[in-house]
Amino acid sequence: MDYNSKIYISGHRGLVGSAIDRNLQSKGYHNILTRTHQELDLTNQQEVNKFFEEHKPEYVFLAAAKVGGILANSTYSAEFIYQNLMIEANVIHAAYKNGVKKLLFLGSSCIYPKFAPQPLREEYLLTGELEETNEAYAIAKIAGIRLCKHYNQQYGTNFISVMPTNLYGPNDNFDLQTSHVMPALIRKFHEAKITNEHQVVVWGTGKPRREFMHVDDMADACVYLMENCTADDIGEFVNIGVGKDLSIYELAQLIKDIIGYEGEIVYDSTKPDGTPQKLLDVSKLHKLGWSARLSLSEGIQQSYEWYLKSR
Ligand code: GFB
Repeated sequence: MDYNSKIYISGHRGLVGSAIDRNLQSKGYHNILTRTHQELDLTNQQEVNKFFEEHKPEYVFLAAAKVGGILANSTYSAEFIYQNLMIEANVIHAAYKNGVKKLLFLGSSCIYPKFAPQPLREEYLLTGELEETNEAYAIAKIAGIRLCKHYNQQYGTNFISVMPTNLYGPNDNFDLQTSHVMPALIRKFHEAKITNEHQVVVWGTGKPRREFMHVDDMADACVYLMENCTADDIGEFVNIGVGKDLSIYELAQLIKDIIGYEGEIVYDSTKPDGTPQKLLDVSKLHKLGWSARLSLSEGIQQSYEWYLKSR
């Protein structure tokens, strides 16, 4: 990839796509191609083919996806599986047909079996049952990984797949019904602080453990891999994470302290916990030459500031 390369970022308004866009621009890449959902429906094969034939991107970041937190995943499971399968199949096939030099596909750490040993190593893929709250999304993401693998195998393409841990940061979704835990808790604690609420409700038991990475680190890892590593270097896919997790209980305490909320935290165990633990083994990523930089408390502070400005 050089600074003049034509680079298509799908999903450039989302959490990950917008961070990749910022990262590329800050490094001097200036031939970046983007389309909003209104301009290009990625679930429509004809539109995707036409776009690739007309614009011939050389590099593709496939960050577009239907995403959401635990409740959105289980409520809209048909939309999650259908839209993600269509987006991946259309973009990956069009990239192959139009001679894209390299494509990066974004998966998710929810592809791993619910009770896989921790930390999650890449080879644990498809070794057990998936977590039911996000099975539809996970199946679609596994299909995307295997699409890349088989296109590389049969057609000699250079399509790489990455599995990020739970991400957060600017352009996150702060809607309390459909968001992930991090933006939900930032919003809940902030609103409780300014309205002097006595309690904040946190879903589930607080016991599940999650690993969180700031999306600017994630974007930096993606750009690093696009610049420096081939599909042969990476193998089927590589985990992207920080290698440390904490319980939702500990996360809630941390966010509460950063925001300066003084009330009580209560747990709503009628809401699902999801997978008991999701901690990625990041030794492969480290061997490829990249490690995360931002600490969790710095990242939460930045995210909180972004939320305050964007309201
Ligand atoms: O972030 P989250 O929705 O997704 O939830 P997953 C993580 C944990 O936080 C669960 C708890 O145990 C939730 O019950 N939690 C506590 C909350 N309070 C809240 C709250 O107010 N909102 C939310 N959303 N959770 C998703 C998958 O799983 O992770 C996706 O469903 C994707 O497919 C994503 O892979 C990264 O980590 O459980």
